[in-house]
Amino acid sequence: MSETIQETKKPGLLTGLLVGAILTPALIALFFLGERFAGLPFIPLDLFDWFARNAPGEFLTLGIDAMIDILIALGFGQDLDSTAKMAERGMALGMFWLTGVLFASLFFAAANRLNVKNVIPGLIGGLMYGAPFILMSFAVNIGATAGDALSLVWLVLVFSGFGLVIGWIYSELSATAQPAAKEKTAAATGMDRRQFLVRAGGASATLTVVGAGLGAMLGVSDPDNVAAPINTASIDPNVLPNAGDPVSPAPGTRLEVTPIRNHYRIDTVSGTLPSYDEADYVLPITGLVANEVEWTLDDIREMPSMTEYLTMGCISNRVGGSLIGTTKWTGVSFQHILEQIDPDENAKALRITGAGGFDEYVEIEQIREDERIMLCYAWDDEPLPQRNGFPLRTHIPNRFGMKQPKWIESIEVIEEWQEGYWVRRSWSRDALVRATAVIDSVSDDATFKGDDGKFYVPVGGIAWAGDRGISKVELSFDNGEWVEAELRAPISDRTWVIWRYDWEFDEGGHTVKVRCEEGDGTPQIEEKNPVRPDGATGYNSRIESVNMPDQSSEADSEATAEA
Ligand SMILES: Nc1nc2c(c(=O)[nH]1)N[C@H]1C(S)=C(S)[C@@H](COP(=O)(O)O)O[C@H]1N2
Ligand SMILES: [Mo]
Repeated sequence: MSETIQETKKPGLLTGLLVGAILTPALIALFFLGERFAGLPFIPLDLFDWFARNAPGEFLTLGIDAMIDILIALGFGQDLDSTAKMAERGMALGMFWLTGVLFASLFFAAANRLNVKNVIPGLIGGLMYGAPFILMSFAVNIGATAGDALSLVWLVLVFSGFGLVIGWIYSELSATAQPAAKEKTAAATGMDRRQFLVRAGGASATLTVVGAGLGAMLGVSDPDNVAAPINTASIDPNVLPNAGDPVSPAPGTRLEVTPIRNHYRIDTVSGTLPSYDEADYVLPITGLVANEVEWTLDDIREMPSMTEYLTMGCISNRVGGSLIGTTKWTGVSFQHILEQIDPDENAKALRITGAGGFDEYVEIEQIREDERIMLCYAWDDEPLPQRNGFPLRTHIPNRFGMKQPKWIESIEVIEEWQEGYWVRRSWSRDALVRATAVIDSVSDDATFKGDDGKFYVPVGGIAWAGDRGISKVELSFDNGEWVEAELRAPISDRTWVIWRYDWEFDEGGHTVKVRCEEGDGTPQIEEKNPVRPDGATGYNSRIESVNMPDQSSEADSEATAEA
């Protein structure tokens, strides 16, 4: 009889939801600490990685795009590279948090029905909740540097501990429901519960803050968070092939060679960076070949090498975005590699596999036609930075970065070309780079009085169309007629071109728009297209206010936008 009263007072789905919402951040903080202290798996990112690999591509990209838009709107969007990473991390945490909320509410609902009285079901529930994540983490198996056995023990402990706590909270809350049989104290019971929840929330918040704080302190030693893992010096412009070109970049234009520490980074790796031992690393090339090989890094470095300045861009770079860079690449031509391995008659393609299960395919035919396709081991004369693919990565001229595996682990010669990692996720099959022109600077602090007594402001930026080259860059001010900019000779026929235009200006706010033509006169695509699936198109534009040089510089307003 009193049982029915208790029934109605026992916590259910909604209370579980609240408990899950409050406690899951502490669970995340624990994983974070484990990762930072001992290289244990960080489950939220494993979950995200697993989704990135197994869910239809659009699902995550849409989410990431939306997050990026939000971050930009909130003013965090200065650097799209890190914005994209932030968006990914935010999504990973959000996704995992939701699973915790779901687990706790389902557990409370079930416990309520089954009239659970002790904490054992919590333990079992926690293990059931954790099992899929443990499987995912092992399937993804990229972030963790700790051993498998240790990781397994840790994950089982943490998930069962989480379940225990949820189970314990459930039994505490349903216990507070029981003395409430003295009906008069129903309100007091409510208070008890509330107090209890507040206390649980406080404990969880403390754990979360302490965990995140400690983890962040340790994070300083995470190579991914260090601006300059290797080679912080930027290249001396005087040694570049185009040194002495009469067109000097407008002040504020990006460096012609991207300092490596500033180079963008995009990959599917969300936790600790893949790491390989310089001395132990071997590259196996197997499959349909006369000579299977296992090369050490020294073997590869002793082969005939080629060096070229190259611009690489990411297909998810927005017009004017930061996912593009120019670096000096050194490596071995894949033509040389073919000579060494001697592919069979029926061999058609190479499967190049990089860390994180990232695979891309290159047709042997294409290699035979293009000696520039490179197995690369150095950037700016130094071994590749860990974040940019140490020890080996590929370069294929005229293709976006998605075609060029980093952290190469193996190469297999196979009978048929296949769709690579991002192609299977509905990105462009060929990923040919699209012509782009970007305004880097309307140099308000470098305005000058010309010999003609008029006032000019230098405007500068880059244009790039892969190996198709750039023959013309034009600007339009305040939607006026197009005028032609000066082009600086590019460092190589595969790097971006730096352009400059000294504009005779009136004081005040102006809109500046840029467009380019490829080497053969093909105009840049004006129509705005999103990055997905073939890479962004559209003109870059910028609104900027320009003041006379002799005036003390007032606070000026700046804004960038895609045209
Ligand atoms: N193993 C691996 N290689 C990869 C990727 C990846 O996710 N995993 N991403 C590709 C993409 S989409 C780009 S744009 C380039 C980026 O190279 P970077 O990070 O050195 O700039 O790496 C490519 N190679
Ligand atoms: Mo990319």
